[in-house]
Amino acid sequence: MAASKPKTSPKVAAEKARAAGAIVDTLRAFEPPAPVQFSKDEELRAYRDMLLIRRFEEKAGQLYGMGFIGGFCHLYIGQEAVVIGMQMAMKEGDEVITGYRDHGHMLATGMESRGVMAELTGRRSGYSKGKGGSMHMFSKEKHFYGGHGIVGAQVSLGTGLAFANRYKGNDAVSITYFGDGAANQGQVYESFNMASLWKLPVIYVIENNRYAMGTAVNRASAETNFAHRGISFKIPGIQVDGMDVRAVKAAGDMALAHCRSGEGPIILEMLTYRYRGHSMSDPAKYRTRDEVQKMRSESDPIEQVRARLVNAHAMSEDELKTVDKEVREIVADAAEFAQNDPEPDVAELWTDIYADDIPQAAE
Ligand SMILES: Cc1ncc(C[n+]2csc(CCOP(=O)(O)OP(=O)(O)O)c2C)c(N)n1
Ligand SMILES: [Mg+2]
Repeated sequence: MAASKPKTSPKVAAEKARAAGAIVDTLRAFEPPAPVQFSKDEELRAYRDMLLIRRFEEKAGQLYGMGFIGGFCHLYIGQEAVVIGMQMAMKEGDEVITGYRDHGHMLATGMESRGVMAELTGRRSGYSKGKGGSMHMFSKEKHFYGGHGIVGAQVSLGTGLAFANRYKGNDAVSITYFGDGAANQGQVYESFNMASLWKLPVIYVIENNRYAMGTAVNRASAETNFAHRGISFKIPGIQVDGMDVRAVKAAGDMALAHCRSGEGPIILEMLTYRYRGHSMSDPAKYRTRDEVQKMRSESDPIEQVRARLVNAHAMSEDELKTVDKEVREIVADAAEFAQNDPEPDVAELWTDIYADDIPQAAE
């Protein structure tokens, strides 16, 4: 007897199964929250903090061009609303870990401009005593765990931070940032599995800036909706307008509440854009000037807040100029400091190699 022909194609069957599946329902329950309205104080804080990152990065770019900064340097210009919106939602004790595009994350946690800039110029007052540079800075005090040059490596480390918090029984959350390119790394999914299985308090913030070095997202990723990357692991995810600091704050509030209530991990895909090249040595020939210009003129995160301050909060140009001036002074002071601070002593070559103080796990 001839085998009967299947009535539906595998593709249609898969689609039907997916439509009926509980996981899809789980995802549906995570509709992005509406952007919160900010008070004047919140708008001002967002404006100042994002502007500090923008001006700091512009200065870092200049110092690089002048030869004061060596090695790698990846600027965060364009993506400021992501870290500032998240920081506005976080509370003391929450932890941050990210990749190499990390200066904005450091400043957002409250690390000092002088210490970050001096590390970029390889000087002794830098956060790693001038021995780490752009990609390798840390601050235990500000709960900032780096700064990692291996794409995706911070995802397993950030999951480990969440495991430690769970183990210690505190309510801190690990905010683990990575890019669209990093989202294709194998260790990301090993981490997702463990985080979901053990309900670890971690927010995976995927900063989708549309490119991984010179490769556009749709050329490198089979699934370009990164909020759905946790489906196989029952991790909910939402897409967020990462150019609107209020949308980021609202998503951050919701994700932090989710983690603190013991529900386990969550993914926030931030739709964002980097204005500069991948690093200082990238002429960015893989995209048009018009594309960059359109983002800058229509979606700039800082301009959005500035417009609201003027139109909704009646802030005058003079008042805004005072904030701009204050930020410029902080950055100028940091740059001056970072050019004049001495280089580390040669003896520092032999320090900070082994840990002196190794925490022991409880019996
Ligand atoms: C394991 C590993 N593979 C490759 C590289 C080289 N590399 C550095 S950055 C990068 C692109 C990552 O892009 P994405 O995750 O989107 O972050 P973005 O630079 O856009 O912030 C690559 C492939 C690396 N550093 N580590
Ligand atoms: Mg990217």
